Amino acid sequence: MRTENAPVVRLEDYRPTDYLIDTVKLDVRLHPTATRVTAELALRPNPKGTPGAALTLDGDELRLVSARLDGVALGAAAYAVTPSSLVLHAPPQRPFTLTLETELDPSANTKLMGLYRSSGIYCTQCEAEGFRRITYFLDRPDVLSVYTTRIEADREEAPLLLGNGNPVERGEVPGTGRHYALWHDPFPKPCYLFALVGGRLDKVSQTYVTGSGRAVEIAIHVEAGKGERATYALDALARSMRWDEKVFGREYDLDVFNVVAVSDFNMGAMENKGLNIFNDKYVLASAEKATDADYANIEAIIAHEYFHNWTGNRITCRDWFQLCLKEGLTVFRDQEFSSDERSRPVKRIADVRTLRAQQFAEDAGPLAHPVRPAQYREINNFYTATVYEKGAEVIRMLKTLIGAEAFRRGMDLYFERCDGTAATVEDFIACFAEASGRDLSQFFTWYEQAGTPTVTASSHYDPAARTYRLDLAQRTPPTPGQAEKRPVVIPVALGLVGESGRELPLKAGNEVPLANGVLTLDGPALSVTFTDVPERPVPSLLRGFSAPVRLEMDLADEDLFVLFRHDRDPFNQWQAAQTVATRVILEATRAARAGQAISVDARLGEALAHFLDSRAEADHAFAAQVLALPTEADMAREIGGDVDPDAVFTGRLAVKRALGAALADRLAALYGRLASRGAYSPDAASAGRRALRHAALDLLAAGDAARGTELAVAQFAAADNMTDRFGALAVLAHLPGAARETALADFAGRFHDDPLVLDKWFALQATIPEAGTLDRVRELTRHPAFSMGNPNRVRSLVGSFAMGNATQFNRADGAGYDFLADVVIALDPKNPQVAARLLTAFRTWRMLEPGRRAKAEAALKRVAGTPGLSPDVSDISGRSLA
Ligand code: B3K
Ligand code: ZN
Repeated sequence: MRTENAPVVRLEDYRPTDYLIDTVKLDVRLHPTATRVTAELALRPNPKGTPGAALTLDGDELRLVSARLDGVALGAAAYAVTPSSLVLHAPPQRPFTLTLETELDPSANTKLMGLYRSSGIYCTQCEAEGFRRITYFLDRPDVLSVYTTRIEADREEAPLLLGNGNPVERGEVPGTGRHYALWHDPFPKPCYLFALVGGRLDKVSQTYVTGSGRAVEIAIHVEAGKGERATYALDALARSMRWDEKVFGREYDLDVFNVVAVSDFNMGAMENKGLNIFNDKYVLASAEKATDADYANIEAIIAHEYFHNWTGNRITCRDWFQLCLKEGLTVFRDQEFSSDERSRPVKRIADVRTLRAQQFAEDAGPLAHPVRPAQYREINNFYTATVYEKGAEVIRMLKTLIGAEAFRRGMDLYFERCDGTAATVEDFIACFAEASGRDLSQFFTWYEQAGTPTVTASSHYDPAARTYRLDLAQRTPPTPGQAEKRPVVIPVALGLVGESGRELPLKAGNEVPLANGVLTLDGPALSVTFTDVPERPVPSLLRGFSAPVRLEMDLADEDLFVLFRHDRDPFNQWQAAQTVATRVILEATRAARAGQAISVDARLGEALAHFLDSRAEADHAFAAQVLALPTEADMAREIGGDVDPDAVFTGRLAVKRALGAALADRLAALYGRLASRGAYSPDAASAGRRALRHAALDLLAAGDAARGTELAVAQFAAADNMTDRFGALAVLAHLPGAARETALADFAGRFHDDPLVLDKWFALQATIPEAGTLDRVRELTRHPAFSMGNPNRVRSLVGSFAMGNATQFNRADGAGYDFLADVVIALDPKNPQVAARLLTAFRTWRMLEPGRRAKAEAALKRVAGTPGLSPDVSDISGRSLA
């Protein structure tokens, strides 16, 4: 058992292992409560290690049955074993074989790490450190081995047996009712990519022919009777494979590719070599049961895990500090895939919304850490928005800075040079330095320095000289452990927009790093003077959100309206509207807090009216993003301290109501025009139409509750797909009354036997911004479909309450905090990973007004003071309070 005082692991302490494991032969005899694992490890001293060193293998809650060295039972004096390690005191200084037998209880494994059972299906999760729960091993990513796995099980219980690599052989175990399958994976891999599955599953499959003409059987395995719901994921998989060939020149490398969906899973999915295991939420989709957002998530996650085959598996990480090497890069790749498959600007807006909501929030609080952390206590707590989302932004900036062609050459070099290795971020960046001929040493700061830089901009136009001077400066606030910050390399994509809307020429009069419309700000400050500027320009900065920074610039509202109307960059059009809306909501929030009457600036409504009249039909998905106001969390981040969530809610709602009323006729007309026609299709254009129709209804309902209720009730009843049905229910959720309760009951009745759909129902109720919600949530924890043992249920109900309901989680009386603390304390012994993740809901607690801050601190302290905490929860509570 690991203890709560887990030691700090430091990047600077990295050293190679003293032994290597070249091959692993596993024999796994599956049994619900007594699974036997025999591991035959071919070891040898590592030429880079210390000669003669003891061999220390990792374990976690393991029970050793037997141990042999080169076939001979180990004498008691030769080794020491505990559930968490096996030490061989004096290993031979030549190649040798260690054969270890362990016994596991997969049914009792509630942590869902290692080998466990989910609805009767045997499956594994080994990243980051789960393999040590299967057998004693050098459980670290720089030990690469070739695996051969024999899986044996009762034929009735588990007719399907899957492993990594290619299938070699299968057969009966005569007279036992058992059978086996033998799998061989020719690609050396770290143990975190090991996987096996045994169970009774349905499958959908097809043959995929790679660019070079190799036939691959690609298959998705799901719970019996759900095959139909996996066809979208299968298609997304085939599209991902084709895209990676086309865009990155990467082909698949095994004869089979299997995906298995299970219902108990700690996160989204896992990229095990040739055998991806998924949370079924990210595989199963049908018109009746999945929303457009579900389809988009499935497409993105299927792609993400598939893309790991090259970025993560063929090239893996030297140590867990390098996690962003595979995660940031693979997120970047899946974002690019979705952009190509759908709308690039809309995908960018959605990704930036997520980045700001998750990563900026993390970066501004006690859990802030660099994209490549320098130390950790519990690695599972570093699968964060910073490592993933900011990690992807860093790659995107790299591409912007060196250009698409040099970027592709750098990627090619990386694949060529690092294939088959466990690499570092330095190895990766070196490829781009070489491919571009640029010095990227300062760029590396993005990996080492936490915190969101703020870029301030000011400008001056001289009409007589026709010059326009732009002054930029950067600073990064201190973060835990990093008081002083260095300037980072910030690519500022920009344009100058005339008041009439035309794009003005971009001629830099002084020597500044300006290329292809991108200015590089790499010092504390930079001034650029543009010449031959024919009229006063409005600057459009950070086009496409060219860097993960906060921009501070006091543009007049009128200038923002110019950008909203005319900017050729759709991201900055959207941003301009958001910035105006943020200002309007800030003012309303101030008034609400001061107890004053709220008056809403009418110009925002006028600009949106013009937008609806002239441009909404051109791109529905984009228009839906424009109509969606900044969230309460966005506003809290903007306020930055002494936040009163009730005032934010009241201010924002007042603005929404005013807009809904001002735009009522237009919204109603739009709502009517965009009604569904024909059968449901999840394609991006149809989804965009539904998104805009929903946004229209949502605003309309804010302005006129009676009309909103009527329309939503009708839409709910008539819907032939989940997007429309759930969209209507989501609008009703904000309209207290009998109609809402009737619809909620109807929904639960219709989908009572489908946990994934009920998750939507749990989540929606948890986000109702009303005083009764906490009681409702407590009541729902006793609902027969709810279970603390299932991560999806917990995230839907408790996670949505804590992370998606600003007013009720942050109740002034602290009851929301106490509830979360209770759940975390109760869940921790069973599933520490999920418990720790829930606890990150406190990550912005210091931004609250003093009363709530004190209550949040008390709840956090209660968690931190609980005896016997897991390393996971102890790490998060400790850092949150530091
Ligand atoms: N690599 C996994 C995440 C593993 C999380 C371990 N706590 C999924 C992914 O990012 O693709
Ligand atoms: Zn990943």
